[in-house]
Amino acid sequence: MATTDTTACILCSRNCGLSVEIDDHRFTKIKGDKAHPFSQGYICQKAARLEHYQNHDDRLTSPMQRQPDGSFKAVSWDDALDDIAQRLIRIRDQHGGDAFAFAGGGGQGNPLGGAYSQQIRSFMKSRYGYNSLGQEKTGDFWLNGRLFGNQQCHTTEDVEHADYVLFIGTNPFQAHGIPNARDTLKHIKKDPERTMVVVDPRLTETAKMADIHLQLRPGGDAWLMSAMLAIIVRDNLHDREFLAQHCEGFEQVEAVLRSIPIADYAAQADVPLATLEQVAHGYATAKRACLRIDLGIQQTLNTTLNGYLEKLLYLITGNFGVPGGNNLHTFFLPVIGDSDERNPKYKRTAHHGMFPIAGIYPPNILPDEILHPGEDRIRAVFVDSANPVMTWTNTAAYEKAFSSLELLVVVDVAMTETARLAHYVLPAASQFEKWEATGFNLEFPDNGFHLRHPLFPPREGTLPEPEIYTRLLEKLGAIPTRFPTLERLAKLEPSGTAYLGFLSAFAATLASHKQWMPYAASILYRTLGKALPDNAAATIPLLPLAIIYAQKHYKAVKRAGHKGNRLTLGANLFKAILAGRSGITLSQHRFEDLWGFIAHKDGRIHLAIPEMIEELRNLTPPNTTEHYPFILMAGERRSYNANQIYRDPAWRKVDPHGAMRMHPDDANALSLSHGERARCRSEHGEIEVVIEVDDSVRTGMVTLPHGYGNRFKGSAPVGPELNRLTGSAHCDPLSRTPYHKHVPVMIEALTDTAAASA
Ligand SMILES: Nc1nc2c(c(=O)[nH]1)N[C@H]1C(S)=C(S)[C@@H](COP(=O)(O)OP(=O)(O)OC[C@H]3O[C@@H](n4cnc5c(=O)[nH]c(N)nc54)[C@H](O)[C@@H]3O)O[C@H]1N2
Ligand SMILES: Nc1nc2c(c(=O)[nH]1)N[C@H]1C(S)=C(S)[C@@H](COP(=O)(O)OP(=O)(O)OC[C@H]3O[C@@H](n4cnc5c(=O)[nH]c(N)nc54)[C@H](O)[C@@H]3O)O[C@H]1N2
Ligand code: SF4
Ligand SMILES: [Mo]
Repeated sequence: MATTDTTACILCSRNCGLSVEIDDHRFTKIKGDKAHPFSQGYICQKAARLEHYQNHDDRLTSPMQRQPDGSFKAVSWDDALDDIAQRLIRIRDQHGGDAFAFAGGGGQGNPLGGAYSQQIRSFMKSRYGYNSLGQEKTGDFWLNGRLFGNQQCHTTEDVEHADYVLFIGTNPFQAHGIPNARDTLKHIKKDPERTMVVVDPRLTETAKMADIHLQLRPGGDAWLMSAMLAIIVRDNLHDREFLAQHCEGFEQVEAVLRSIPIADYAAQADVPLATLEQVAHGYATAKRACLRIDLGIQQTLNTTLNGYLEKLLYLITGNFGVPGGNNLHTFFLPVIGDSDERNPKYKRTAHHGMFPIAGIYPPNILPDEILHPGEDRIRAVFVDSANPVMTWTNTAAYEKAFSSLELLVVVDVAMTETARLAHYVLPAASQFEKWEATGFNLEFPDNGFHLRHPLFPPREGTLPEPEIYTRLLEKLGAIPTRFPTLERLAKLEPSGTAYLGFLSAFAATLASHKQWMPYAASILYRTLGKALPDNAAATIPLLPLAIIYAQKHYKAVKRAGHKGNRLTLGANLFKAILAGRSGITLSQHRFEDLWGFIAHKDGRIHLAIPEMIEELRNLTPPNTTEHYPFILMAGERRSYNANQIYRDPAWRKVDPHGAMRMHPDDANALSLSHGERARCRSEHGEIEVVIEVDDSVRTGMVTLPHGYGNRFKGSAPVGPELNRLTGSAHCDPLSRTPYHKHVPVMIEALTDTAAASA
C-alpha cells in the first residue's frame, strides 16, 4: 500500500525538501515539500527521477571481493572486514600511516557517514584526506583563510534580496546553487527595478534571462574582473567608509588596481569596454548588490586569483555583511577544516610537496602520490561516496594508480567504474534507506538543517556507513565491542539533562582511555545512540554538534524558537532536529553578528594577500597551440546530468549522448553536421562525441556535459568519459584545482572507416 513521507533531494547542494509517495521499496510519486523551511516546495526536474537512484541494476547487495581473473565474488561482511582489517594493520605497521589515503567521504546528500568514515584515517594515523572539494573550492577556502583569518569562514550570497545580481561563471538555471534558483531568477527578470548580469562565454539559460550578458573569452575572467575593479577605483566608486571601518591593506590593493590598463584588459577578456564600465558602475552603485560565482571561474585559468578578484569586488564596494549582499555564514556540520600552510603542523605530500587547504588535499596529485617510486608512496586507499575514476582529473592516470595499490576498498551503493578496480567493494544502504542529512547549510542570516529519516529498510546485504565503519574499528581492535558502564547509563530517557549525565560519564571514559578519543562517534553510536527512538543511533554525533552550535550561537538559536537555558538548549536543539521531518531552522542571526564570525584577532578583513597581488601584477594571457585549436569546457551542467549519482541512462529524458555543443561556423569549417559523430583529442587522450550544432557557444569553444561515461551493467561507456581528456598538471598553481573549463582539444570528423576501427 502506498504511503506518503518526507525527505530531501540528494542531487545537488540545495537539498530541496521532498514530499514522496512510496510503495514496496519504490518511489511512486515525488514532489516538493511545502513545509521545508528553505525550499518551500520548490524542486527541479531531476528530483522526480530519484527512483532511478534508489532502484537500478548496478546496486550492490553483498560485499564483493575481486578475484585474480578480475571477476568479483560475493563474500560475507565478516570475511571482508576481517581481511581488510588485517591488510590495513600490515600496511600501517610496515609503511606508516601515510601509506593510507581516504578519498571522498560524502557526496551531495550524505555527510553523516563522514563522521564515521574519518575514524579509519585516524586509526591509520594518516593525514591524507582527498575529496571533490579539492578540485573546485579549495582556492576559495584558502582566500577566506587569508581574508577572514580561518578557512572555515565561508561566504554565501543573498541573491533573493539583491537589486543588482552579478553571476560570473555559473548557470543557476541548470546548476542551481542559489535558493529555488528558477523562481528566484524569474522574479529578478520580471522586476524592472532589479538588474541581472551574466558573465559567461556561453549564452546560457541564465544568460537568456539576464539584462546584460558579457560573453567573454573562455578563461578571460581575471582580466575582466580586474578591469572592473580598476574602473571602480578610478571612478571613486569604492566604499571608503566600509573600507576604513572593516578592512586592512586597501592601499596595497589600490596601487595595483590603479596600474591596470583597463581597455587592454577588456580587449583581452573580449568584452566591450563601454558595457564593462556600465556593469562596474551598476554593481558599485546599486543599493543592494550581490555576486554569485561557481565553476566557471573556479575551474578555469587563474582560479585562485579569480576568487580573490571576485571577493574584492564585493569587499571594496561594501556589498558585504548587508541584506542583498555577500555574507559569512555559520556551519552546523563542520564539512571543512582549517589548515593554514604557513603552519608547519600541516605537512606536505611526499611527492608533490603539496599542503592541505581546509584539511583537504587536491585529487589532481593523488595518482602521482600513489605511483611515485619512493618508499613513502600511498599504498592503500579507501573510496567512499565518490567515483574518482570518472570524476577526478585524468581517468587513465587514476586507472593506472588505483590498479597498482596494495589495497583499494570502495564503499558505494553501486558497482562503479572505481569499484571495478577495488580489492573489496562494500555495499552501502542507499540514502533513502538510512538516517542521513544535508551538509551544505550555507544560509545567512537564517540557517537550517535537515536530518532525513529512512524511508525504506536497507536493501538486503547492505549496511549504512556508521555500521560498516564501526564494525571495521572493532575488527581493527581500535575499540571494544561492549562498553558496559556507558551502555547502562545510556538507558536513561533522553531528555536534555539526562544527556548531560551521560556525556560527563562519556568524557570521563575518554579521559581514562585516551586511545579511544578519535572514535567518539562510533562509541556514542554503540551506546547513547541505542537509547534514541526510531533506531536513530547513527544520528548521535549530531548531539555534541548541536551542543557546540547552541553554545556558540545561543541567542540566534533561541531566536529560531528553540527553548532552553545554557545547559539544555543544545540537547533541545538536537531533539528538534530529530523530530523535524521536513528540516528545521537552526538559528536566526542579525546582520551585525556577522562581524563576530571574522577570525582575525583584530576583527578586520585583511585585503592585501601578497601571493595574489604578485599574480595580478604578472597576469599573462595563455599560450595557444595550433595542434589543439578548440577550448573544451569539460563538464557542463545540463538538464539531465547530476554528477555520478544516477547510473542508469534511462533516467534521462533528453540528450542521451551528452552531445558536444559547437558553434555553426566551426561545424561548417569541419564539415560536421548536427548528430554526427566526431573524435575529440587532447594531449591526454581521446574520446568519441556526438555533435550538437548550437550558436549559444562562442566560436573556438566547445562544451561537453559532466556526469556521463558510466559503464552501466558493464556496458560500453554511455556518453563522454570526459576526464580521459583532462590532465593533472593543467591546474591552478596554488590550489592545484583543475582547469576543466579550459581544455585545449582538436576535433575531427569520424569517417565510417575510422569509426569502425575505433
Ligand atoms: N544539473 C546539474 N546540476 C548540478 C550538478 C550536475 O551535475 N548537474 N552538479 C552540482 C555541482 S557538484 C556543482 S560544483 C555545481 C556547479 O555549477 P556551475 O558552476 O554553475 O555549473 P557549470 O555548468 O559547471 O559551469 C558554470 C558556467 O561556467 C561557464 N564557463 C565556462 N568557462 C568559463 C570561463 O572561462 N569564465 C566564465 N565566467 N564562465 C565560464 C559555463 O559556460 C557554464 O555556464 O552544479 C551543481 N548542480
Ligand atoms: N571534467 C570534469 N570533471 C568533474 C567536474 C567537471 O565539471 N568537469 N565536476 C567536478 C565536481 S564539481 C564534482 S563535485 C565531482 C563529483 O564527483 P564525485 O565526488 O565522484 O561524486 P558523485 O558523482 O556525487 O559520486 C557519488 C558516488 O557516491 C555513490 N553514492 C551515492 N549514495 C551513496 C551512499 O549513500 N553511500 C555511499 N558510500 N556512496 C553513495 C554514488 O553511487 C557515486 O558513485 O566531479 C568533478 N569532476
Ligand atoms: S537537483 Fe538540486 S535544485 Fe533540483 S530538486 Fe534536487 S536539490 Fe533541488
Ligand atoms: Mo561540485
